[in-house]
Amino acid sequence: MSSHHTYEHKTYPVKAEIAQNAHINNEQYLALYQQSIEHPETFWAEQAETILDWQKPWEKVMDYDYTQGKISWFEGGKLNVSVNCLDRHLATRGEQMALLWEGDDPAQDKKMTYRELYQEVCQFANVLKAQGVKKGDRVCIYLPMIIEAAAIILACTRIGAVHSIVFGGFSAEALKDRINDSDCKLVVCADEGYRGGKIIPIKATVDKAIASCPCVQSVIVIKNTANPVAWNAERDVWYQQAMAEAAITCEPEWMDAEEPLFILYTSGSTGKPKGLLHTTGGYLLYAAMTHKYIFDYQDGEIYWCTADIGWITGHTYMIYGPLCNGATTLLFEGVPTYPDASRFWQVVDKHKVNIMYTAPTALRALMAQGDQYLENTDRSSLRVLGSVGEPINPEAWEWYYQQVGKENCPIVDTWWQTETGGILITPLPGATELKPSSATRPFFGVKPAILSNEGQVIDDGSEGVLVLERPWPGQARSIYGDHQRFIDTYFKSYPGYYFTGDGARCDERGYYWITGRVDDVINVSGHRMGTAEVESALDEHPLIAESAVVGYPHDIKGQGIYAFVTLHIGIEGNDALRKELVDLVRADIGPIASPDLIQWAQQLPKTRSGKIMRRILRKVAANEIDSLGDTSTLADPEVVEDIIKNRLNK
Ligand code: 6R9
Repeated sequence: MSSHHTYEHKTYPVKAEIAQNAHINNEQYLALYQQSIEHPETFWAEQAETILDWQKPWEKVMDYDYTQGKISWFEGGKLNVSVNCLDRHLATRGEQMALLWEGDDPAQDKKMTYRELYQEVCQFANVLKAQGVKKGDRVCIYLPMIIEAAAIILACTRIGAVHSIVFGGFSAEALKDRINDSDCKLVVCADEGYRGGKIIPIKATVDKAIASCPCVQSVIVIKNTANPVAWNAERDVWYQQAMAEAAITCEPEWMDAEEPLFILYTSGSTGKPKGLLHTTGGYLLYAAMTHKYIFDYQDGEIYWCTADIGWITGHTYMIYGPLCNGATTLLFEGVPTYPDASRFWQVVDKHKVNIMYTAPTALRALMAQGDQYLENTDRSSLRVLGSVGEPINPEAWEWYYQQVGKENCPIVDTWWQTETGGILITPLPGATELKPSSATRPFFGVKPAILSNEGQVIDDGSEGVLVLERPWPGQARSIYGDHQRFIDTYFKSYPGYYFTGDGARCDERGYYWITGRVDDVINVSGHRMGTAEVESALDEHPLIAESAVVGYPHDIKGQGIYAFVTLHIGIEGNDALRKELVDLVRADIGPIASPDLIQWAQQLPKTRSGKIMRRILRKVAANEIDSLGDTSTLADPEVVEDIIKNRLNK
């Protein structure tokens, strides 16, 4: 990111043949964007009619009041998500592949047509019903990346159950909190999963979690590795057995556009993770429309999003968007570097992938292994490349463009969040001249602004906070069980706007450059994490008096986790204690939250009013000790000297 400026003025114009064949060229983008901003209701009504099948038309296109955190789209309209993703495709593409699945083990793969997926969904919907799941009930999904995941998700939507998917890398403790927060009645899991050649326990983690989840009545377990697992006959049900007994048709539950579709937990700057609530009509419309235009998806193409179903990208761009558009979507169980760093490119060649969507952290990890891993693959099927999850540094962007795509594939650097439901700022392959590291321009209907801390609009190109002026259909509607927190987090600091938590600037041609979070959220390998969550895990250790966690620049992960820890008087820090702390964090949150560096600090730098000065700790962690900024409010300047002297990142 240091070489930011050397690439700043590099541009990659849209190639004529790409513009000609794409859904949207630049003139079309400009005209449609203008229309979407000037006449939003007409624009979105037209899109909703074209893209989705409705059982009953809506009464009102849009209504909102940001002061109350109230947002609604297509209220009164009725539809079913699984009908839009499956039933309506059967006549025209029933025998087309809906899913391709590539195992962790390169010898394993599976396929499923739209008709097969439809049947599996109906059957599993009947299994859920037989377990007493009704419209509006919450179902927790805790799964590795197996092909059944898609059917399970869509089966929830068939009967109007609200799914809450928890990333399979979260610990039992984290899983327990999420299940209890949304009061899930049922959990769907597997016996175990595979990842990078290793076996990952799943059912055992669920057993541990739900020992403290009185709300859970049953657990449906997919036999995956088929290794023996502990069994509670009163509560546990084998998926395969239940499916064999289930009827193969299931009438869809017609849902109001504003009824809940799913809950997904994400980290904020304070407190426990928030369960963002997404609803049915607007979310699905936004997922499908953005998928079609941003990846320029054309009928018959093979589309691959490498995300896990446990993250929003896996929801919107692996399942809902592609299936609603009748696409063939590839699910990958493995990791980029197993068996070796050629794996991604071998998968591309094997399945003739046309569109690939991945994260900068994966690209940096592969880039670091060397270009020889690209050489024995051809990748000529690739047409469009996407990036998501964190800012993509120019070096990784150039490598993706030059080496992976051989200069033939436009890169869409897509900025969005769990809260936004879908992509908000992004290039379009046939329309947007690219600048490495810029997410470029807003999608249709999206009106960003840059504000100063005081809330003044910044229009001179300098950096400020990124906000959005009005709702779009994919926006989250609430935090499950805590609407006040929704209002306080997103709509209080800059009245009249949705506050993203990101910093950004907008250049003279209207291109946005996202600069990273402005709050205490860090982004580690594209995983979003609250520093407060890591601190509260560390603080559980009896020898710890206090801790402060910050992010610092990390070559592969984007940000690493740096913990400053103060021990109780008389206690000496050592490597054994470091390991205990790492284990504690892994048990409380999961391996993704393990601190990279733990520094013992006599004291933490504080203001006279006792607030930890994180700004200073961030500078120390980044080894930017020449630019500590104003230290005049420090209660005790010697504390900082001690911290600088013992810093671990030099
Ligand atoms: C989709 C997703 C959201 C945060 C977001 C921002 C960062 C995501 C980005 C990006 C720069 C991009 N982020 N995409 N930063 N350029 N193209 O990642 O959702 O897990 O909720 O994270 O990720 O900081 O605020 P989520």
